[in-house]
Formats: sequence, C-alpha cells, structure tokens
Amino acid sequence: MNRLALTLYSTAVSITLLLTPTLRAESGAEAWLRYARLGANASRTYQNFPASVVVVEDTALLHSAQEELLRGISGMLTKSLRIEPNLPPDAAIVLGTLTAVQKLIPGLHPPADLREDAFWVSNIRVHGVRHLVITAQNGRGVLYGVFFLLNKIAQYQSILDLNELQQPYARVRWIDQWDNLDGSIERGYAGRSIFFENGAVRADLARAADYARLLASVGINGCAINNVNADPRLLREDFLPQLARVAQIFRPWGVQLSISVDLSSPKTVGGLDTFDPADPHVAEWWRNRVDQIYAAIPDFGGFVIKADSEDRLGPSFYGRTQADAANVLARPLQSHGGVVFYRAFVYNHHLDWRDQKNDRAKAAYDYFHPLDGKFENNVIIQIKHGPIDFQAREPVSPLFGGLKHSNQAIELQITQEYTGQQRHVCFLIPLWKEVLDFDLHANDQRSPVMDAVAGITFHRTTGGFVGVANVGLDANWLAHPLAMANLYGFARLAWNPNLSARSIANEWAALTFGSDPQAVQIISSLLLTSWHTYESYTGPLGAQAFTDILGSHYGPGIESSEENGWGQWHRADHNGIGMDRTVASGTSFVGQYWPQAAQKYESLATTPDELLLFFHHVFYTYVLHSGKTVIQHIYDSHYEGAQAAADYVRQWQTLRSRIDDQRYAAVLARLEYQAGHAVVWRDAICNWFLRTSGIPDVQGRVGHHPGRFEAEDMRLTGYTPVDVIPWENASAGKAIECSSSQPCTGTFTPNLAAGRYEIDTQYFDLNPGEAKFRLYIHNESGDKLVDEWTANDHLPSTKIGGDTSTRHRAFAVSLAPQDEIRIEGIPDRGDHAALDYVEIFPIGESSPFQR
Ligand code: GCW
Repeated sequence: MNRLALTLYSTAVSITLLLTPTLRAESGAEAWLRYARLGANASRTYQNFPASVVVVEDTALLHSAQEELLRGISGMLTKSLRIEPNLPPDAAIVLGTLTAVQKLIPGLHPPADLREDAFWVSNIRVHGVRHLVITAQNGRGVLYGVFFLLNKIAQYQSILDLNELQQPYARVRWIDQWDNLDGSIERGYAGRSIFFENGAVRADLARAADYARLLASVGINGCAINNVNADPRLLREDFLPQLARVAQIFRPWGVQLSISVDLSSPKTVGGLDTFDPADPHVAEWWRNRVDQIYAAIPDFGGFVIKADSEDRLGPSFYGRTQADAANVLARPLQSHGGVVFYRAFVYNHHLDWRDQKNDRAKAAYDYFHPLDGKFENNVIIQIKHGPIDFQAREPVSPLFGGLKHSNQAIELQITQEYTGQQRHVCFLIPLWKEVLDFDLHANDQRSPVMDAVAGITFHRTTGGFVGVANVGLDANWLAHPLAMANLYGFARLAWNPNLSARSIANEWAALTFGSDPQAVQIISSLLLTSWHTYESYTGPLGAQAFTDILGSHYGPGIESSEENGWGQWHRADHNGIGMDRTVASGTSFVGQYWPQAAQKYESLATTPDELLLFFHHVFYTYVLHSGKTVIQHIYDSHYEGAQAAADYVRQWQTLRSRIDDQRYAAVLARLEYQAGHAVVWRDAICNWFLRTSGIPDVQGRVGHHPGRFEAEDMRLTGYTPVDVIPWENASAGKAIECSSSQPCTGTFTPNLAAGRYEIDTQYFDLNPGEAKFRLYIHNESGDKLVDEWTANDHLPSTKIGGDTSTRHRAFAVSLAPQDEIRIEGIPDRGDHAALDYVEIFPIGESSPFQR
C-alpha cells in the first residue's frame, strides 16, 4: 500500500470508528446503564454541553448524583466535567434540592409543585448564561433527574430546550427479592443471592451496590431483600449489624431497605410462648425489635408479611384476623415512618377439589374485603395482579376494587416463574399494562387499577407498585439477556403507568443494545409479541398455564393442577373445559367485581375469548367470538405459538454484527432452546386434548408428525425404552435411556431422497451429569461423524419429561437414500443420555423450524 493509500485507508478506518459505536463484547452487567461512547454525529449534538457541574449540597445522594453525571458524560461524550463550588461564568450543570438551588439562583420556580421524588430538569438563563438545572424536592429526586438526563443522551435525544418536570405516579415503587439466607433464591433463575450466603449477609456486597444503583436509575425507592417465606433469623439481634451493612450500601442510591418477617418470630426468635398478635407481650416484643432496628438503620423501610398462606403461620392460629396481625407490626413502625406490606396472598391450599363451589380465586377478597378500614394507616395491602398466582393470563384481582379505606399496592412478578423462567423470552409489560388499565368501575366511575393502587381512586395517602425481581449473581442479573426488559419496564410503569409498552420496549432496547434503528425495531417487536407467543403455546383462553403445578412450574403438566387442593383447576374432561365462576351457576367469584365488570364476566356472550375458560365451563365445540371452536383454538394457537417462537430465531439472526457478538450469541442460544421447548409444549397440549376430547384437528396436524422417527422404534444397542409420565410429555409417550456406563446407540434408515437436510434430535438434558451425544451417518464408505454435543444445560429437573426435553439441530446434512443414521449417547452420572425422537426436514421445505 503506498503512502496516500495508507493515509486514506487509516482515515476511513477512524471515520468508521467514530461513526459506529464500538461493538465490544458485553456481559450485560451494565444493563441499561452502559454509557457507551456515542458516535461522532451524536457528539456534535452535544458539543455545547456544559463543561462543569455545581453541586449545592453535601449529602450522600447528591454525591451519587454528581459521580453518576461525571461517569455518564465521560463514558458517552468522553468529557471530564469540572467541579465548581459556585456558578462559573460559562454554562454549568447545577445539582441540588430546590431550596438549596434557590439560594444560588434566587427566583427559580418550577412550573408546578414538586412532590416527593419528583424532579425538574431545565435550562435556566442566569446573567445571560444558560445553565442546566437539575432540582427536586429531595435528594432522591435530584439523583433521578441526573439519570433522566443521561438516559436522554444515551438515546441521542436533544437536551437543548429541556424543560421537563416529572412526578412519580405513586409513592411506593419497590422491589421484593425472594432470597434465602443460605444464598439460594426462591423462584430465582439467575444464580445465587447477591445479598446472602451461608446463613449471613455476604462479605462482598459489590453486586448489591450495583443493584441499588440500577434500581435508583429507574426510580425504585425500596427493596425487601429476603424471601417472603421468611427466615426468622433475620430478626435476631446479632443479625442487625449485617442488615445495617446492606442499608448502608443502599442509602447513597435512595433505596430503602426492608425485610420480610415471619409472624411467629416473637416465639421462634423472641423466646415468648406465643405469637398471638393480641397478646401485649407480643406487641411489646415487636415494639422493642422495631426500635432496635431504627437505632441501627434510621431510614429502614418496614416489613413485608406473608401469613396464613402456603404453610406459613398466621393470625388464624389464634383466631385473630389479618388486620390484627398487620396492626401489631404497623403500630411500632408508625412513629419511625415505616410501613407494613401485608400480602393478600392468603388462601387455603387444601381445598376440596370435588366441591364445585370451592374457588381459590375468591380467597384474597374473602379475607380482606371484610377488614377494609381496620388497618392502620401505614399498612399497605400487597395484592398479586390476578386472583390466582402470576399466571400468563388471569383477570384482574377484584380486591383492587374492594379496598376503599385501606392502602394497596400491586404485586407484579418480574422473575418469570410461570412465564418461561428466563429461558423463554416473555416481555410482561403488555400484560401488566392490561392489568393497570383495567377499569374496575368502582363507585360506578372510571377507576383503572393504576389509580386504585396509587391511592387516587379512594383518596389514600400511599400505595403503589411492588415487583418481585429475584436477580442473582449471574453477570447479566436475570440470566436471559432480554429478561432485564421486565425489570426496566416494571420500574418505568411504577413511575408512569401511562407509558406505552412500545415506548418502554424501544427505550430499553436502545439503552441496552445501542441505538441502531434496525436493531431497536427488531428487538422491540420481538419483545412486544413475546407474551402472546408464550401464552399461545402454553395454554390459552384463560385456562391458566397448563404447567406442572406440583413441581417446577416450568414444563407442561396438564393434569397436575387437578384432583388436589392447590386450586389451580381447569376442570378439563372428555366433554369440556373451564371453571364456572359465575354467580348464577358457579363459584360466585364474579360477584366480587363491581357491577359493570361482573356483568361482563357473568355472561358467556360478553366474556372476552382470552378469559373464557377462567370464568366458564364450556364444551370443546363451543364457538368463540373468533368463530373457532374451543378445541380448534387450542390446536391452532399452539401451532401458531410454536411457529412464532421458531421465527424469533430467524429475526434475531438478522441482528448479527448490529449488536455485540457476546450478547448476540447468548440470546440466540436461548431463542433456539425456546423454539425447541415450544414444540414440546405444543405437542404435549395438543396430543392430550386430542386424546381427551376425541375431536381431531381440522388441519390434520395434531398426532401426525411427518419426518419424525421415534427413538423407541430405532435399532437399539444398550438403550432401553421407557414410559414417560405423564405420557404427553414425550412423543408417543416413550423415550429411550442408556442405563449402562457404556455408550448406547440408536440406529435407523430414514430412506430419503438424496439431498441436504436439517436433523433435529429431541433429547432429555438431566441434572446432574453432562451426557454426550454423537450423530453419525453410516454407508458403504464407512462412518461419518456429522455432529456432537453435550447435554450441559441446567434445566429444572432430574427426570425425563417436559422440563428436560430439549433439542439439538444439525444443519445442512447431506443424506443419500441408503444412509443409516446412528445416534450415540454417552451417559454421565444421573444423565442417561435419553432420547425422544429425531426429525428430519429437507432444507428449504416447511418444518417446525423453518429457516
Ligand atoms: O407463586 C407462588 C410461588 C411460591 C411463592 C408464593 C408467594 C414465595 O410458587 O414460591 O413463595 O407464590 O408469592 O408467596
């Protein structure tokens, strides 16, 4: 290369580098706070950005605000802001609470009164110089204002004429973590606890500090750090200094620490012979404990309580009410400004399933509505969004309309317990939006759930939003890189529930993956359809997820919800399906809604299709509003859902080199897995309903699997056929397993025309152990190894079944008519290299995995 060419070349390279944000490998640890360097165009947009910052107060929160600003600006604009003690002659960013800033800039007034945690970010001219003022009623608001500004810059938005005042919709914007003291997390899918290990608070709280910063960046102001199935040891005196350490980590980010407590603590920890909330010694014990906590943690948030639920002890033990229990904790907290989050998740899980009038959905309202008005002012009733339990589809809990004189908060589940456990993508914001927008028609007036929980509908002083997050030590917090959109979105809705799901998805995608418009568009549209997709292959029409209720809550388990006391019944039999919850003939659950909503659900004609089976029992031949029969809808939706999941793989593949390779590959692997597991779900549900109803699929797909070769029909060496229970979780109800310590093989001759094929092997990946598989083609020229893989995923079971069934794809394999295919399974510890079937599709032809 000559000199000129070299110069031109290097200029071109540097221009490209300036224009294209760097695609460095990213673990996801920074989530939406990447502060990636902006390209040259964007830097120009901010070329007049102030060169200094003036911080008018010396508090921990303001210090965080200043540091964050320096960090963000240096990352994105590669500028180091000067720190000035006073207003400099050139443009500056001014940070401080309103009263403090007014001392510096007299006459400064926001366009409206600033509520707690609100902020105002505005360009203000002082002596002819434009300064950017970030102010608030409190330090937390200033911090939020800084994050707001940085987010705008990260999205390349102009800040030139900024004059933005934002008020939070509700006071309570909390996260619950279900962490246990041993470091495990109940329904946590992203590694061990960031707070606890070996029965104590972790020595290294660096991740907890990062978490507090992440939460603050989206306006979260409180966090309960331990499982609601609470370990009483947290209330031991010697534990208090450990809690104080966490509070200290949270404080600079404005996140209040709180803990879940067990109602029996006065007895288990306190040594009393009772925990009866009406006993004065019990009340005194709580008072002393609360005072001690506040002496160590003056900004302590309060307690979360789960009582009389799923084997937790509660006030019913002494014939007392939930209000008695809530109040005995609330009274001592009151003088310190603390609150009690009392969970409305109180129900009997030993219901008699034979009694058609029994209904778990009624429990929360039945317990709490009669107590309305009996709770202290600092009690907040924490209500799950639906009357059952975080299902992919449920109606709104009628209790939101049933508490006029009590504070309430909505509990939403960010951790995807029933929605794919962060192995499937399921963006929950559209679901939550439907819930929050739902009109309760309380007092016959417009009253969306968001207003009820924010305290607007019934004129309450507090209330709001609680999200169960369960982040863990996994570098990217929630395991699936796309799952963080749910944490982000939860917080955005808690701040402003009127935001649209689309704007939240766009924002999150741009902040997390960079602002390439095509990448944002693809990620956002994938997110926005993902809940519907998940719902359609796991159990539509409001029958709730047909998942394994008695086990993992993950894979299919259609009959697991029936004939037991847990009350998640769908009551499917040979003729029909659904729970009759009407007042006229069913459990009367419908009667818990205000009249307008009740009328809608009472009648089959006005119940929306997507909730039909929640409210009514119908024949499979019942015709939906859509014009389809129930049974055909079940078949069609499962095929459509599985196809949509397969399409996600293709959509994602268009992002190669538009986002960094590390996260590109991590998401792709999960989407591939999801597409395979969606087929497991589809087949389990469709086959079960075909056998149960006896009504065929009008499109002829169910029960027919062209290109599928059952493992049990192969020529087996070492492998033995086994029945899979429940039968619908394996193709034809059977699998093969290798119980010897030697490799086993299954061989078959597919007899296909010469060509190139995709070979999908459906196998079971069991814990513990990492079985290996090898795929060979054998013909007269000998053996050819075409693929090999290791079953090293961590799926939630040690058994062959719907939780562990997974798929490996071999692409573009050339086959000739007489070729034999041989799969070799090499077992390892508990993993018996079990196989279900092999499916072979000509490349380019329609397959469940079109490419
Ligand atoms: O959804 C159920 C979960 C339990 C959980 C419970 C609750 C913490 O399966 O794991 O326990 O809800 O919300 O209390």
